[in-house]
Amino acid sequence: IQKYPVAVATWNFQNATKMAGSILEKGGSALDAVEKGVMVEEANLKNTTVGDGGAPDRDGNVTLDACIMSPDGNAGSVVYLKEIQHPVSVARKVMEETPHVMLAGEGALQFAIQQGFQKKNILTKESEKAWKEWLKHKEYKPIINIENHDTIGMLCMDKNGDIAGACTTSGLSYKMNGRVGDSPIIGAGLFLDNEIGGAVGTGMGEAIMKSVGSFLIVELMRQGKSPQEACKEAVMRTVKHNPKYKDFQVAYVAMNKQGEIGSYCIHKGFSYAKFHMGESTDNLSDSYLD
Ligand code: SD4
Repeated sequence: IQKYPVAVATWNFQNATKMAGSILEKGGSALDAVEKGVMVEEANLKNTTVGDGGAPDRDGNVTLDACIMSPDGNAGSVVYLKEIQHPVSVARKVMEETPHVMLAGEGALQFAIQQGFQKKNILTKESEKAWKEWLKHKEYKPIINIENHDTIGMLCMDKNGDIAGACTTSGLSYKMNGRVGDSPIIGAGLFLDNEIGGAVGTGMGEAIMKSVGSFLIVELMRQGKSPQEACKEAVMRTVKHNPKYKDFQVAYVAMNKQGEIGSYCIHKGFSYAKFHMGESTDNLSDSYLD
């Protein structure tokens, strides 16, 4: 069986996995494929939890988190980045053009501008209107499974069998000003080891960070677990240690070096997009709760 090239992403983001897949099929690198793939959702104004059009924090600021990892183990990340449409591309520049892994806030924005990125108002009229509606009650609770409208984490394996990953988000809607989630944290929202495989997470970032979920999954695969078993064990850590697990979602997708894919989540309803051998599919994840 030909296992690769293959692209997988959190949620039913098939436009993104198709974009990545088309790059991989032409012989492009996994790194280019994950970047260009997640950029589809960053530019999608209808997606209110990624990039342009993302929901703001409680004070009306849209602040973006993103990271990227390449097969050689290098990584780059941006947190609390404002006014930039494609944070993943800034993260890639951090990885390739600086001695650092993570840049935050004003410094990240300055760096982006130096690198030629254009400032842009990324708060759409629709997101602003929804925020103003929210301000009337200011009720803060996670909304489980906002299907098709969520953080995108992507893993790709190219024709050489090399794995890269990316993760990008505007974070939880109406979060506190300054809040950073799991998505730009290497090991939490994304991790990979090109000898073993990779993992990406979505859902309540605080729970993913507390269990260093994506790193955990890769290490479990290293010990011989399948991607599916590893994702399940990572979700069960959260279920075991967080008594409020029924109130939020945590979901993971993982891929091993053989191109096998697994996924697991707390609440039924999470699915992942996959592009493999010209075929694009939406796949419902196994879950702890129905
Ligand atoms: C965060 N994990 O900022 C992201 C949000 C997310 O589904 O994945 N929403 O916590």
